[in-house]
Amino acid sequence: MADKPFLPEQIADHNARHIAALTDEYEALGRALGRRGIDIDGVKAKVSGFSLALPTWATGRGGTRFAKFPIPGEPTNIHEKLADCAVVQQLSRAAPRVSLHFPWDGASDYVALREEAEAYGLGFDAVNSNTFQDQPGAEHSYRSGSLGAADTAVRAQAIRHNIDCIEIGKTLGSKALTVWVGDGSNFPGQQDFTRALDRYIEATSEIYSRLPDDWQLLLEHKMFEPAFYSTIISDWGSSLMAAQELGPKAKCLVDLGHHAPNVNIEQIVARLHRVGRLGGFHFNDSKYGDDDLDSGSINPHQLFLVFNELAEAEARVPGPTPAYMIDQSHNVTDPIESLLSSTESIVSAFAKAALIDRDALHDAQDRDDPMMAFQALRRAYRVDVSAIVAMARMEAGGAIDVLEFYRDSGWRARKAQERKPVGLGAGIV
Ligand code: AOS
Ligand code: ZN
Ligand code: ZN
Repeated sequence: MADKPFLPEQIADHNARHIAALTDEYEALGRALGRRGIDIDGVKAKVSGFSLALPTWATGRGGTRFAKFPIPGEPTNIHEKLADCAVVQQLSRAAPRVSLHFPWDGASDYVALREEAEAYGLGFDAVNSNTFQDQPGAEHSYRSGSLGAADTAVRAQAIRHNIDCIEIGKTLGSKALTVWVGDGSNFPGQQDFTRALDRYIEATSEIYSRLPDDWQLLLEHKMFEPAFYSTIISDWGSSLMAAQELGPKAKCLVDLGHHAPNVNIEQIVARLHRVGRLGGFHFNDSKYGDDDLDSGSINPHQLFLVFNELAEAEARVPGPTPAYMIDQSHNVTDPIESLLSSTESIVSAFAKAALIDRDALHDAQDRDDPMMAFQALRRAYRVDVSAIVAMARMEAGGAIDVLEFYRDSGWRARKAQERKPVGLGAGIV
């Protein structure tokens, strides 16, 4: 049975060194917010209720099309990946679920894997299928597509793989299957847009029919890459079209890096929520394309605006929270540090959105006062919510300064002694 990465006393010792400063900052912020009629403890309670899922594939060093530069001590199998996710969860207390990707995360005994995760305090989020790569021993190649391929045998193999993922997910306690396919074309004329989409929807409906009643099918769109002329589920319109044809358990998943530059993603969020089809998120950040950079590192304001729409939608039509997941590729950092820092960015954006005076915002909107409407958002965005996030984390048993604790712990150096080295090689994840 796996032990949690750190002893509670280690975290308590760390927190004892920081609690006086944190309390001082929390109380000062509480007074400032109180003057605006905001109860800081109420905001902290909302923050405590927020959680997201970690992707196993982000626990190892990612790479680019050109190279991957591994670090000593990175995980080489699902057990080691779970251990690293447990580090992020134990310190941040905001990432209690893990999203597995198959066949990358294959294990011999999924009942045992579930128990292993439970011992770490982790559960399982959506399972992800992989029909964008050929696997050793596979009968058919996905070189010309998978669920939308013209070849019936290829489609059948892709369907089978997705059904296998559902079966594994049932054992793990997952409640969703995320499907992202790279299917598309590189040349005008290479593929008939309509027939390709028809094939994709028909194949996906077979997967849908195997979904347990309390599951969701999350369809992830992406504008381009690996196909560079057309992609079968390229945008939220195609994704919504497919979800609506499949049925109520099919929802759209928004990966923040999967849109044309400057697209108004927060508006897409509002639109999808309006029709009850906003199923999940892949959080990351981007400058040029699907860069999979750390959340909040490039455009933290966009992240805030996304959470503003979610808070607005939730206030209007309360419903199930979308599946929040990180999807990042850590090419130049220790992945655990990136996951800790990104979790903090995402929770902070959520906390800032919780500070928005919605009555003031709606009032300004209704009076057609753009400046005051903008200021309603700006007043919340300007607040440094670090003390709220750290206090919520500490009260849940996490560390006040997650990065300081992690660095002092020597986790990676220890794992470098214990784990076998990973190979070189290309590695977009
Ligand atoms: C690909 O660009 C997508 O973001 C998917 O979510 C993908 O499955 C994931 O990034 C793992 O490679
Ligand atoms: Zn993604
Ligand atoms: Zn992506």
